[in-house]
Amino acid sequence: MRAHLNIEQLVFRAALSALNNSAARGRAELVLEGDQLTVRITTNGLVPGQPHAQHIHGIGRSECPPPSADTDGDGIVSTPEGQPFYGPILVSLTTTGDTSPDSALAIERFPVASEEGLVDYERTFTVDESVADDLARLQIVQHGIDVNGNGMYDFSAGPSPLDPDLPLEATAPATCGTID
Ligand SMILES: [Cu+2]
Repeated sequence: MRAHLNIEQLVFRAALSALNNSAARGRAELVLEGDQLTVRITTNGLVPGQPHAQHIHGIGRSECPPPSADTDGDGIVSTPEGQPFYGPILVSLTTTGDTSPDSALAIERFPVASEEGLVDYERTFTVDESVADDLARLQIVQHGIDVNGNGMYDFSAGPSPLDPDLPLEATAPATCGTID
């Protein structure tokens, strides 16, 4: 338990690397003051004009998944295939409203990449003490890839294992980075 009598400011960072050959890369800065967490993320190379679900995941092995995490051999590390590495969703990095795991696939409340494929995100919200205490062991994961390069999410790579009404492209990880 961390005492919050004098509220200290703790700064964390994560370098977000491409998963699934997404060509996306970014950086995140997280500032924790008591139970208030400010998350800033700048990522380039995401699918332009499409929403990108993004979460704080933890705790699996506390690392980003390697290509060998693709256990079904379809060439894509899906979100569940990555889970042994980065764990389940702890925080949904939405733009408005709820930030709990309940909003994991609230596609209408996640940032939409610009026409240049840029996501520039900033939000301050309340975090659980367990998340605050473990921050430096958690992963940030951004989702949404374009396997067939047609500029949008479609069912060319099949349905999402998380929700068959969504394409796999919409939920597969695009970037991952460990917070430190
Ligand atoms: Cu996620």
